[in-house]
Amino acid sequence: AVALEDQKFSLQEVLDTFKLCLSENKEVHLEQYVAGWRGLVRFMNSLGSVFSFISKDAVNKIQILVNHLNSETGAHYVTIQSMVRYELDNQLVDLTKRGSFPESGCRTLLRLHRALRWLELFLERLRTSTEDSKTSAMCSEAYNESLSQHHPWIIRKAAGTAFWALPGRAQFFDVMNVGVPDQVVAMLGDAMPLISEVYQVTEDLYAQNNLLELP
Ligand code: 1Q0
Repeated sequence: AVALEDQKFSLQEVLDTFKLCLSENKEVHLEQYVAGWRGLVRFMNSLGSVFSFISKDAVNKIQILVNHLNSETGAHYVTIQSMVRYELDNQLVDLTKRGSFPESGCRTLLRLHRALRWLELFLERLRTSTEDSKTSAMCSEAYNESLSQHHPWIIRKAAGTAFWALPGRAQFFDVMNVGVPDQVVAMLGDAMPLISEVYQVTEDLYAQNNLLELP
């Protein structure tokens, strides 16, 4: 038998997981959302150890959400919508400054949600890029337009340095393991609307509940 670790990563599967997290009535299922992130982290780890400070934080946040899912109150964490309702109704969220609930589902998921915006911007650049485009430039532009606005200088600096270590476009496409560049572009074209929709549904929910600036 082939160990799971030996199986080649396919970005297609990861993006399919994100697809699964959105139900017909536009609820975002946390288990699949988290599974999507796990796959992305696996992909990031395959790019090299310079990214480990990023993946460590992502893994940490994924674990916090999994712990909620597995806890006695796990039933409230099935969807992002029910999580928000439950945590707000029971005053389980620090709303204005850090305090008793540093591991609330709401604030933890918000960090991943902001990173999803980065992913959306990055993948869209990748999709429309040409052979001589630089992945590091695409990545840092996407970052500057999104996540960086929530990060202090020291993190922005570290992220900027890590981006230089990204493989070039050809190798990047290769690691994605989807096929020839045309197939990657087609796959991204399919996946983008779904990622955007998951992002938008979450964004609207957070906006309606005034949760977009959670400390
Ligand atoms: C492939 C390159 C990946 C580049 C990812 C860009 C994100 C950079 C973020 C760097 C910051 C990480 C250090 C920790 C920051 C925390 O302070 C911050 C806030 O949390 P808190 O608790 O302090 O309030 N955390 C975050 O902002 C969360 C960051 C999560 C980043 C998750 C990135 C997962 C990336 C997956 C890579 C996908 C590869 C994409 C390509 C897909 C295929 C084409």
